[in-house]
Order: sequence, then C-alpha cells, then structure tokens
Amino acid sequence: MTILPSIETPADLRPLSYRQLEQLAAELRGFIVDTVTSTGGHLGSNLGVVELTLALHRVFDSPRDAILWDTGHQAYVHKLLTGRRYRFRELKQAGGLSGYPNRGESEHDWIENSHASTVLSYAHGLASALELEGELAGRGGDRRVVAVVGDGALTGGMAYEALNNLGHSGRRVVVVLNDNGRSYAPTVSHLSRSLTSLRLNPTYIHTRQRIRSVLRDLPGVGDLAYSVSHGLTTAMRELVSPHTFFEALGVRYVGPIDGHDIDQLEQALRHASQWDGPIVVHVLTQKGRGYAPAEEDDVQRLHDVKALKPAPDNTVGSAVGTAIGAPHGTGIEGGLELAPAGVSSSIPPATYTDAFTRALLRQAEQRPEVVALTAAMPGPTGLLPFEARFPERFFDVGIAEQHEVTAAAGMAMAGLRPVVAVYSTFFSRAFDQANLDVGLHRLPVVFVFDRAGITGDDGPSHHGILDLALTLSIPGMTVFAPSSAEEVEMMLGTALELDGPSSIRFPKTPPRYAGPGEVGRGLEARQVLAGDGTVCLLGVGKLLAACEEAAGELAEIGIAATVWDVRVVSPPDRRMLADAARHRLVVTAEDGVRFGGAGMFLADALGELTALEGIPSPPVEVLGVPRRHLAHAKPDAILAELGLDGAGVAAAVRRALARTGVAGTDLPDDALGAAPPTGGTRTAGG
Ligand SMILES: Cc1ncc(C[n+]2csc(CCOP(=O)(O)OP(=O)(O)O)c2C)c(N)n1
Repeated sequence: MTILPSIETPADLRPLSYRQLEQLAAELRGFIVDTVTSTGGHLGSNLGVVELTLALHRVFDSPRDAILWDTGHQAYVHKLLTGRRYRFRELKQAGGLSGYPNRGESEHDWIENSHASTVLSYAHGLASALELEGELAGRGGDRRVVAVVGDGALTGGMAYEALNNLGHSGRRVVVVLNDNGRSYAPTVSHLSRSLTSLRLNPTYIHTRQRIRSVLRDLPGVGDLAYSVSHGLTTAMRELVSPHTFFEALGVRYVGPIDGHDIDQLEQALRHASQWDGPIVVHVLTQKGRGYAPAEEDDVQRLHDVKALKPAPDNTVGSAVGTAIGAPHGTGIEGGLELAPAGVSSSIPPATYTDAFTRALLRQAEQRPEVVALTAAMPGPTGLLPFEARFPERFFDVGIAEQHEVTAAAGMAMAGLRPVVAVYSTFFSRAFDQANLDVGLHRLPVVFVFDRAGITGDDGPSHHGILDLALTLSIPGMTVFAPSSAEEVEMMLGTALELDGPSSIRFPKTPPRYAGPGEVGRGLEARQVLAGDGTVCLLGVGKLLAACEEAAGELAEIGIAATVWDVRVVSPPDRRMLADAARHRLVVTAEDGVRFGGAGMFLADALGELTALEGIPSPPVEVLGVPRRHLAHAKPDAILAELGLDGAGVAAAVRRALARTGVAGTDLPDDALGAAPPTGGTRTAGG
C-alpha cells in the first residue's frame, strides 16, 4: 500500500515507522521525478533532501517552528508534505504552484526566496524577534527556528555575515548545512573542500562507524549511546575537521551526519534543537539520489531540468532523451551542440547564451587578456567551453556576485579584460560594486547579462527587469541590447575595445536570425524601416521584433512607421535621436522596468537634443514592464499581457495618436480607439 496519499500535513508523518518512512522516501522520489521531468524544475537538489525533509518535519513543529530553505529551490519535498501534492502537476505553470517557497501557497512557507544565501539572516531576524517576544525555545517559549543552507549557498557573502552575527549574538538557531559538494557544478570553496575531506577521511569514518555499531548492539542505552558515540566521534573529529571555522565564530558544529539515515538525522536534529545557541548540523547528502540520470550527471547532477515532451511510451527514463532543451549547463542548452572553439559554425546559435559562448571563445583566442568570471553558474551562463579551453583564464568565485564584480575590477586594474557573465536578476546584488568599484574607477569590465527581461517560469525573483535601469544609472557605462544572436559577437568585440565599463543584455527566449545586412556596427543604432514621419518606434533588444510586427499592423491602417534597432542604449546614437525628432510621435519598447529604464533614458536624451537644437520635441510613449512583482508564466504570454508584443505596441501607437491628436491621417474611426492592455503598460507608474 502506498503511503504518500495519506500524508496531508507533517503531523501525519509522526506515527510512521522507519521502515515506512523509507518506503515514503522512495514514493516521494518517484513522484518528484515523474512530475519534474514533465513540468521542468529543480530535480537533483530535491532528490537529495528527501530524508532530511522528512526528519525535519518529524522533529520540528511547522509552521509554529520556522523551517527556512536556502535557496528555496529544494523545497519540493517540503511542499509535498504540507498539503500541496494535488497541485504539484501544475508546478511552475501559469496559475500553478511556484517553484520556490511561496507565502500565498502555505503557512508552512515563511519566506519567498530563490536568491541564494539569505536564509541565515532571516533566521537571525526571526529568532531575535521570537526571543524579544518571549516565544523562542529556551528563552521563555517553545518555538524554534531552523535554517537549511546548501554548501553552495554557504559560499555567498550574506551567509558569512549572518553566521558572524549569529555566533556573536548567541541566537538559538539550528543551521542545517546540507552538504552535497555541489552548487550548479562542484562547489567552489575551500571550506566545502575541507568538509568533504572530513566526509572522505577513512580513519574517521571507519572509527565512527565502529563506535556506533558497538554501541548500537548494547541493549537499553538509547540516547546515552548516541551521546557517548557523539563524544567519541567529536574527539576524533577534532583531529581531522575544519569545524573550528564555525566554532571560532561562536557557532557550535556537529556532524557529519548521513543525510539519508532518517533515524540518525532525527537524533542529531533533536539534540541540536536543545543547544542553547546557534548550532550547525553538518549533513551529507547525495544530489540526484535515486534517479540514475541525475546520479550519472557529473557536471551538475541534474540540478534543474527543462520541461520534457511526453515520451512516446510514457516512461520517465526514455523521456529524458526527448527534452525540448537539454538541462542547463551541459553545453547543449537549447538542443544544439556548441561550435568548437575557433570554428565558425554555419549553424545559427540556438540561444543567445550559445551565441555568447561562441563569441567569447573567438575573442579570447585573439586576446590573451580576456578572462571570464561566473558566480557558481558556469553552465547556465555558457562558460563551460571557455573553462575547458582556457582553464587558467576562467574564474568561478562561488555564489558571490558582489565579490565577482569587485574581483573583476581588480583584474581590470591590472590589465586584464574581465567578462562578468551573470544572470540579470542576480546582478542586482552587485549594483554597488558595479557603480563604484567598476564605474567610479572607469574600469573596462564587460558585464554580460543572461536571462534579461521576462524569464517566465521562475517567477518574480527571476525576471531580469532591473538591469537596464541599474546600468543606465552608472556614469560612463555603455549599455548594449542585441536584437539577434548575431549581434552578440559584434557587441562583445566592440565592448572589449572600450576604455570603460559596458554591459550586454539578452533574454533566454530563442533569438531571431539576422542576415548579414541586419547586424549593426560599433556604437551605432540601426535603422530598420524608414516611415512617413508619423511614428518612430525605438525597439530595445528583443522588443525590436515586437516593433517590427507593430509596423506591419500599422501599415495595414495606412501608417508607415519608422523602426530603429536601438542596439546601444547608452550612449544613444545621435543620428537615431535626430531622426526620431522629425516624427510626430516616438514610441520606445523594452522588456525591462519602464520606470528609469531605456525608454525614459532615450526620451531624456531626445529632450536634450531638441532643446539644444531649438526644435520642438515630439511626445514620447514609453512602453516597458510596470513596477510590479510578476508571477510565473511563459515569457511571451507575460509580455503579451503587458502589451509588449507586436499587437500591444501597435495598439499603444494607435491610442497615443488618438490621444495626442497628432495623427492627421485619414484613419478609419475605429483604427485609433483600441482598448489598453490588461497589463496597463502605457500608463503604469513605472
Ligand atoms: C544570488 C544567487 N546567485 C545564483 C543563484 C543560482 N543558483 C540557484 S541554486 C544554486 C546552487 C545552490 O547550491 P547549494 O546551495 O549547494 O544547493 P544544492 O542545489 O546543491 O542542493 C545557484 C548557484 C541564486 N539562486 N542566487
């Protein structure tokens, strides 16, 4: 009989025997593999924490006790044990369950996270508040705070800041260090290596197991056996472990614990929760456990997978081969093999990431000073082939975007040409470093923002909608937005020639193909269509395609729109601005936040130019993403809802022409009066 269907709340776990729990663990794995391989999502990380999550929910009383997950991507088992099994097939689908903890979904989710390394800080805050309110266990109450942090997330600066503060303040927090030796790729951290060497030390493990098995055979000693064995192994550990790191900070360390032995986990967690201060329980888990394709994935243990097409025979195993796109980081993202270094491939790149990989390799072949940095995402940012080709010029700095940017500044100071490859959303973390450590020093660091714009399935935390507003506010920053994959190489070449900082941003959605005449040059904008002077559309990056489509629609009602591919948002091309000034209406379109973004920047530059020349400035309609946290859905569906597709741009043009009365054309009556988009893009307050 299956057990999973009988689990509605964590309380249902308590009466189960360890044998039943093992069966439940297997059922959970099957359920997760089955679902996630069809919906897409984080796979390996969740398969690794099945037993740990069961133990946590048996020892702690969620939601009275707060169980917090860092980064949040490994909370699927937690979701399944807290009443969300029924909705799991809608994971990451529009209107369905989020891929991360979500307060709207369950009272068991305390925080909505997915940017790494935050949880120890939340834990410190919660424990401090509960202590002040007399509710914290051991400090007048009975509530406990548990923070689960991966060895990868522990490489982020915030985690160290919080550990330092926790140790100093003595707050009662149980920190579970979920150590699987991996982030996206093997974790880059000496601390992690030292912890791993403890795991692999044969003397330690052998002695530990011997002590435990001798004690287990002694009848009737129960908890005492555990603590004696614990004492002995602690003494052993002193000889070989780096636990002094935590203890020097004032945080007690216990472990390592086998993260797949529920009994052992429960004992360790129970003891830890009685410790009167912060304590780290070091748990060893196997990422991808129980699913052969994940266990065999040497690079990232199937950290995450994209949605699969249904397998012909409906079996999970064979479905793996039919992925719409291969898992991130395999070098075949988007389903196409990368061209080998230095070889110019005649196959157009399948993704912008792929185009960047090729461009970077070609540049690096010619320029020995080019180096590349990533914050623990070598696969997803397309750097694996660079790492393979130029290992000494490749730097994985851990999940540490702030450090990544300032380290790049240091490299640039000493004559290198660093390329910082980072997701747009994670760049927000390093804004201060980009502004001051790079910008103020006018250092030639090239930022490459992958997954810029609306990213879709991962929800509000992963949309890359701030990078334009952020980079445009940095003095001297050259900001590129390619509208095709072919532009990426051109822009990277130009960026590497500049004296100061620059950024190149592109989306994760497939690029359009640009023929030879459709690629721009240097810092110039590119005119795509010359119109009749009514409206000038300035398309930024991916939104150029929407502008072109809009021009097609407008042509049907007798308006010949001018269209520019902006290419370089800053500094804007004066030729483009001068042409725009000759129109009766200018419309800008971008997939970044409207407030303070590219459109407002260009409108400002247009105003300056017309003021200087003493000519009237046409009204500028700025289309962009409203200032809202946007839920998960497919990227193009979100863009359409916000009026940022071809039809939306055309409708905005018609409305603006009607409103400003500048049309002066013989348009049919109904041509100008279209209703605004549901997203309210045009007038949204930024
Ligand atoms: C600030 C930030 N940078 C990058 C990421 C992308 N990311 C998501 S999970 C992950 C690896 C996490 O590794 P670890 O904490 O060890 O958890 P595991 O998946 O191995 O269980 C990374 C780098 C992120 N979520 N947040």
